[in-house]
Amino acid sequence: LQPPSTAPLPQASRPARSFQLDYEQDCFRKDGAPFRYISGSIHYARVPRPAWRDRLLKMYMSGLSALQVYVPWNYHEPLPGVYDFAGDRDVEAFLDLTAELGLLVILRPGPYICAEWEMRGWPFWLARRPRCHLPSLSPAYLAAVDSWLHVLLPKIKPRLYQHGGNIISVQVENEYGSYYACDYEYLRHLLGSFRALLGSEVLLFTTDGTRAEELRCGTLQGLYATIDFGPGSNVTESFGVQRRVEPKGPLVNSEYYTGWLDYWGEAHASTSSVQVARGLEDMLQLGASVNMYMFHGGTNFAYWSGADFKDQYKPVTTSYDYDAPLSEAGDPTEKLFAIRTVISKVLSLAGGGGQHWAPLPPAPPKYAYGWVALRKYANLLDVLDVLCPSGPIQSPFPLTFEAIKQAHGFVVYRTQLPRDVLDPATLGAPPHSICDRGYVMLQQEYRGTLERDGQTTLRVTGRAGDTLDVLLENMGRISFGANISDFKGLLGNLSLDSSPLSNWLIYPLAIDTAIQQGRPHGWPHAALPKSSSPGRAGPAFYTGTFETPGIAWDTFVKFPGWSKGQLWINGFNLGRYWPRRGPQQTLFVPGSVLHVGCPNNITVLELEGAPPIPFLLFLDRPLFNGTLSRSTAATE
Ligand code: 6GJ
Repeated sequence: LQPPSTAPLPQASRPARSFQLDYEQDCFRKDGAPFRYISGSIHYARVPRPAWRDRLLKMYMSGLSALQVYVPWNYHEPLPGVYDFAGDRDVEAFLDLTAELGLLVILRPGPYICAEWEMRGWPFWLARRPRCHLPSLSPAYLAAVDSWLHVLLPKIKPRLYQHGGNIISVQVENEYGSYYACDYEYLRHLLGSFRALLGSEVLLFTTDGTRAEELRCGTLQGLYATIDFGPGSNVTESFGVQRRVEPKGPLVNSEYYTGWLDYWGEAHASTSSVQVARGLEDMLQLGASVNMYMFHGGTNFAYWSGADFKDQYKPVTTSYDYDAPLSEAGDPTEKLFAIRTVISKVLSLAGGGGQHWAPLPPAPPKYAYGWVALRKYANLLDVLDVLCPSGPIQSPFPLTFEAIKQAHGFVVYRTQLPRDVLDPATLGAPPHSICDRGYVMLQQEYRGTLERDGQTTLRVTGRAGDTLDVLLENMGRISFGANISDFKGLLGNLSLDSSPLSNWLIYPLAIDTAIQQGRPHGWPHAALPKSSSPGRAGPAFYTGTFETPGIAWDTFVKFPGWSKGQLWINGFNLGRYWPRRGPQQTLFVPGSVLHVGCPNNITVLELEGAPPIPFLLFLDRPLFNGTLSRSTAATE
């Protein structure tokens, strides 16, 4: 493996605005000249739009010539034929900003993206379609994919490098070789759709791991095969694997892992900067093109975090800091400077890249707004009329989120005890039927939590006719592996001492809609809880306000004494908090979410138990690593 010794083509024969493979000189050629990209991944869906420029500028000034970005299908088509490209979802505005800042783009529209993103980027409603097998040649699936590509790719085509834009290449699918089906006809169908909609000139490629099986099943004639591997791999051996499928052409690592993702309940992942920088230098010295995954991870706001399944369901945390060179809040880290040093050295040796080396802008200040008192506003069960204005769905047995067209968040399942239960009886769920957490109330008194791959029974007593409520929480659909249809909700019926319960009322909750309409701050009734049960009330809304001192700086919020829930500020869903499970103990609050000169409205939905005196604490730094093991958490 030797770096390509390439001379630029004579000016006269150089093609205008071209980005091509040179199989003779084993390189890319941009406008006829040899070209190697140094790229980093950023996901616009994980960064508030007001922060895009800041992050992209820092990536440029880190020495990157390109960035790599996924387009999550489900972020833009929430319901079949309903598209959202506004605000934080304005992918064209993001791409135009990358061009303005002088960054090239490697676009990855999937349709499958993995990325620890909810349902790996596929819309939840796909799973409901009859005979829609994902990903496959099933007509129902391909019709949905092609319909989506006919909306997205016309937005991309004018931004292709060959058409005067800055998109130099487009990935087809994502690590398809990791998927068991190994269906070349499926890849051929996608290749046909991408070519039809993007034209014949754009460079299309695939990315797969370095196992032979992955490259056997994930590559296709007409798609340039690239690979991905992290700092622990042997660079020469890894690129040797790529050479088996691409004997000629540029060496490309499309995902060089600078860090790793976090799961709830496991320690914050970290990867040595020295190791990352060393592996990068080794690759660059071979003349390889490299994309660092992630360069900026950002945040899984709202309900967008995905999950993995390894012996058990493993939901991904709200923070996607990824131990990346740019922290979740966009601050340069020592890893970034280690990478920047390598790039500077390699580029200066090649006599280029001078424009990048001005001092990086300093990290914007974070502000510790301090303690903010909250007050209980309403038990969730007391405001079902507001959260489910259409009223409940009646069913003899529980229905899934997908069956009632609930994408994310929460659903209440309600029934009555069929008989007196004077001695404790077992309320139980079939295995793997709690997806993913069920908060159980009897007569509006919290009795405990049922958990996927965890506790699935509770002992209860009560009287015939007592109301049994189970609030089901979707913690994110699986984003990797063979478990394609990760349906959510009560997937099986609950039973009482093995007798199935029936006559369910099912409430899909539109909490975000209610909050974005100004509730509960403007909730019509005095929200003192109606229920007067002496025990723990279970899921409840808490509210509070705070002012910013003239400037809305970024901040981090800690939840001392809280258990698990969801946080909104000024209607923006900042994501899940779970300090009892960890590792993250704070949520990142972008300054762009905050108001200046008027109160900032806080809404907390606490699911298991708030502290006796409910306060939040706003800090000027994140706390990523306060892990409590699952067993510890249970006793906390
Ligand atoms: C990549 O494969 C994927 O293409 N990758 C990971 N894969 C393993 C997932 C189970 C642990 S972890 C980080 C990256 C991203 O998910 C990427 O989208």
